[in-house]
Amino acid sequence: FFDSLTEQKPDPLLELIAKFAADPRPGKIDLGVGVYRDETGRTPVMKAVKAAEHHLWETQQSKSYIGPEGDPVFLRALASEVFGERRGGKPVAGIQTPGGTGALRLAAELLALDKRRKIWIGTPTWVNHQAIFASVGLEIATYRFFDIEKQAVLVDEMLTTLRNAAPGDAVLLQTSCHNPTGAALSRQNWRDIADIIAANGLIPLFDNAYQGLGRGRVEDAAGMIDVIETVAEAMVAVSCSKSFSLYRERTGAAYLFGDRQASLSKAIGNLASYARTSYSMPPAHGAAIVAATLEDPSLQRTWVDELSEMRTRIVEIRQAAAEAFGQFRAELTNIGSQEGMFSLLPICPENVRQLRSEHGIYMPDSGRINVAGMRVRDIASVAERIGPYLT
Ligand code: PLP
Ligand code: TYF
Repeated sequence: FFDSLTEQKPDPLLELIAKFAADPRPGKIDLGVGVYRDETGRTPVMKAVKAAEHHLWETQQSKSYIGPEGDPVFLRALASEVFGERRGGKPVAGIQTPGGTGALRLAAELLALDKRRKIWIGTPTWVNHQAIFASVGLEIATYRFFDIEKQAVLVDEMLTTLRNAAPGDAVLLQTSCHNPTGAALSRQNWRDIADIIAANGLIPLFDNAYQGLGRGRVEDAAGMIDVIETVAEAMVAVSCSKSFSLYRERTGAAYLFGDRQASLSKAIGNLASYARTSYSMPPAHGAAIVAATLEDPSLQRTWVDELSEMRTRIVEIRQAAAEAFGQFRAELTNIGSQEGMFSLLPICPENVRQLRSEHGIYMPDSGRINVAGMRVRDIASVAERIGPYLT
């Protein structure tokens, strides 16, 4: 039986990790997988996280089961952090999940219950998005979100697509720090999106994986909150992987917004039943860390400061990169106004591979770069090496 199976392609981003590790050249540079790196190239455990872990070690009394919905303290604390005071003025309910991916998968299962429903996805997007929705049999419809040559969002195409979507369709939206383009929507764009979604009876599903790494913790969520306030129902997949540097702890949550708490409870019950038949219950450790951090004012301040430090470094890199890459293509000065870790370079897969073999600079074939993979002092020389390969 095993031998009769079809060979599966590995995730190109995760594959790149192994290729980079196997490269013996000392000057190699990893602009591949989307993890934050500091100026020394490391992805450290945050101080607040270490302190929270220490506190848990001292105080945790039991590791007995907690149930498919996860930790209610974590869910409340994370909701306050992510949605703030405004909260869309709506009832909300949540379920803890294994990372943002787990939340997307549960949301996908729920959306796929109505076989007439499509999900609209702007391209390019995170490599895993289409695969997640396809795996539950949801019909995927795409529209062009970003023009790589112009380094600009195709707002009109996006709005026209949403206007023409059928009522009941879902639309996937990245809350901030768009993966893979870094492209940011203006507040007016978000209000237009909110109005169209509400008028057309669409269901927005937010993928919120980078809150706090763009403009600020509150600023990064503003557009999403505009939409939540305007529409009847909304879904949000939150990842704590980047914002708490908890990647391998698999920490996240799915939140639902609607008009009635009773219908939200029913929907969460449905999500919990999917959880029960796949992983049963979410891993507890990362969520306990997030809860302990957010619930303790002093730890919370430490975490906010560390997150700001990460954001400040990213902004600094972007400014230097805008100047350095802008010398090769004027449009690439937009790297400076883009946000989060990613930008998408105009480069063909063949040149990406040459860059890898000749200069030891690693990025996926798509030409996406993780700007946090560069040290500020190296940016000019990295750009010099990449520049000639741009299309
Ligand atoms: N959504 C986007 C846009 C991402 O870039 C990632 C990256 O990891 C995820 C979701 C998944 O996050 P997690 O590791 O929490 O599953
Ligand atoms: O896009 C990225 O690089 C991050 C990390 O299957 C990642 O989101 C990439 C692929 C994947 C899981 C995480």
